[in-house]
Amino acid sequence: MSLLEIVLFPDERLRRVATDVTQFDAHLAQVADQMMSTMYASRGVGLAATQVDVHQRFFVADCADEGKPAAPMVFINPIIVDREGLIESEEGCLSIPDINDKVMRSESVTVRAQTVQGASFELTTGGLLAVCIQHEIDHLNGKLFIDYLSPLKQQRIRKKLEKAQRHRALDAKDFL
Ligand code: K2U
Ligand code: ZN
Repeated sequence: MSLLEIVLFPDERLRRVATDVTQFDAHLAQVADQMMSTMYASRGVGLAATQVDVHQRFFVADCADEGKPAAPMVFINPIIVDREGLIESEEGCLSIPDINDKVMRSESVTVRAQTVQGASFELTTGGLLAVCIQHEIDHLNGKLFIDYLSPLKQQRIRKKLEKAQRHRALDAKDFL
């Protein structure tokens, strides 16, 4: 299974707003499958299509606890139709390596979405999956968890990652 390349901050492609999925075909199922493999390989619990430079409204998730059976899920054209409570949790992002910080989210969400076959479903959940769903839908709207942090923190993160990006470029140059 080929793994997909994850777009890294501050790449402008992470800021694009994704468009609705209309073709529920074999290609869609294949991309979702490749995203799932990429998510597992990156030790993530979610991955949005935007993060692999596919600007359509879907994401994959598996928030099953370590040691528990896998619970892979695909959410296509997801919409949060209800939300309850507030919770603060430590977030990370596969597109913003080595940055973690606290973010406030709704504690429980009801999400309406479609399966890769196009069947509609509705799910009400709390816990890590609720946080993940909100984090991934933000990705589809070009939003990143660091957007909720203070301007000062955002500036520090940008400087840190631009430095890392320069080092990646230098390493690549040495390699060639
Ligand atoms: O979308 C992504 O970049 C993957 C995110 C999804 C996520 C972020 C915060 C909270 C829940 C899900 C993560 O990088 S996956 C890594 C991770 C694993 C366990 C808990 C939090 C984050
Ligand atoms: Zn993310």
